[in-house]
Amino acid sequence: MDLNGVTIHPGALDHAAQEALVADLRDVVSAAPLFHPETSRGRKMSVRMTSAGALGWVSDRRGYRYEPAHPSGVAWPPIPDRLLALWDRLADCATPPDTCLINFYGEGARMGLHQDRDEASFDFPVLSLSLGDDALFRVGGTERGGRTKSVWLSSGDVAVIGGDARLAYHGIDRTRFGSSSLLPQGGRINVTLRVAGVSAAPPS
Ligand code: MD3
Ligand code: FE
Repeated sequence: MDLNGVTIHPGALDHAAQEALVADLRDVVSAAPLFHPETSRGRKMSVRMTSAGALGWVSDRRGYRYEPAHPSGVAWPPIPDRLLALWDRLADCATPPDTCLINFYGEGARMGLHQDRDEASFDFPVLSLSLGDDALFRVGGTERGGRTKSVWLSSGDVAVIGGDARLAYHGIDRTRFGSSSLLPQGGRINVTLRVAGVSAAPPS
């Protein structure tokens, strides 16, 4: 299924695989707790985040960037093997991801339309996995203000973003809090795997 160049694999993970990944992510979050990133204007984002891998995404008044440590100073935990296997299965990319961003959407959390451009190269794909509550995902083109398309993502769906879509504007308009029972307290987790620190793709 293709949405403005984003390939969506509905139901890529069965319930058992989703449960196993949630357990892996609980370990990551115990080592590197979720935090509310701050925008450059000093506003707190409604989504809470943390990362795994050699690099992790941070945001504060100094701007958006990848760093080798959590804001607490601890190194980010390693990317869980099950996620590296998912990249090998679906990303169609020989370079392994060096960062795994974990977004947690509690009740009312959303993410405005934005581009992902903090990585050293845009030649690598991004793989996104949805877990828990349904979310209304919107994707447009590479210019702000262009036409957009929307689709509901549910638990176990994977999206792979590459090629021209890599710099597309995208966001999460809303979630249906409590629509899934995967997380006992409700909420949605989105995991993105990326190659953030490598400055060019190897010749293909
Ligand atoms: C389209 N996350 O972490 S994932 C993000 O569901 C982010 O939490 C959203 O946007 C979420 O940056 C959407 C799907 C996604 C991820 C990266 C993209 C779509 C994308 C990059 C370019 C175009
Ligand atoms: Fe994004």
